[in-house]
Amino acid sequence: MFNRTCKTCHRAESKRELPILSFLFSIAISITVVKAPHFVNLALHKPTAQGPATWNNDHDPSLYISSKAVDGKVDLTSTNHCTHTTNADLTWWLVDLGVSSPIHRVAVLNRDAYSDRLRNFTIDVFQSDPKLEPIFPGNVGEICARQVDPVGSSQWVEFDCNNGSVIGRFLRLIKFGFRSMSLCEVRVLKDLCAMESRNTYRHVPNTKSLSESREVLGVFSTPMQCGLTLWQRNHHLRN
Ligand SMILES: [Ca+2]
Repeated sequence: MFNRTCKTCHRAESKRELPILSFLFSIAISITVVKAPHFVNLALHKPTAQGPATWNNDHDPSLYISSKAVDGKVDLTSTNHCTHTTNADLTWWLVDLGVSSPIHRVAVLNRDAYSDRLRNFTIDVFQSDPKLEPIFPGNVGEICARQVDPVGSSQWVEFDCNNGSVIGRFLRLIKFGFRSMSLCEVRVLKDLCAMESRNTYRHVPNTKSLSESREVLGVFSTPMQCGLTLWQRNHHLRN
């Protein structure tokens, strides 16, 4: 390809190829970044509640509390990593994500013993705290998923939340049928690379107009934007 006797020509060819190689290298980096894991768990360590009450344990009142479902611990050999309500006809668990956001997937980890109790439940999403409504828990949010059959022992069950078309801040899991409800972990996942048609907002308190009351947190409408955002996120995490 190159004339070995013409060193000047060789250097000129190399200079012309450098931008092309650099361009191809940047594309490879972008593709690698876009293919990297891009789901973020919005529920991790966020405020939670459950009802009608937490199963009482006289020896350790911290056992079975609602935050056990967002503590990031999935070791099922210990009951210390799972929630547990009292027995009731209707039991529920709620997490406040802190921001209104598209929800693309919800993953639920069942307990090992008495696993068939986790059945007949609905996952719905609210913009504001549903507990503040007088009819709670009878109010109904935007439906993310329904599960009729029992979830297997120590099994994860994952729901496609209508491909992110469900948007909200409060996510509830409500179960019908007399028994307690126990959840070992709940992950509320947002796909950072989803082609969103709507922005992600945080409601700003003490504002009057609609435009003032919403702060845009992010919108990723192209793979390039997604790749850049992930790079910034990973760079920030490393530092
Ligand atoms: Ca847990």
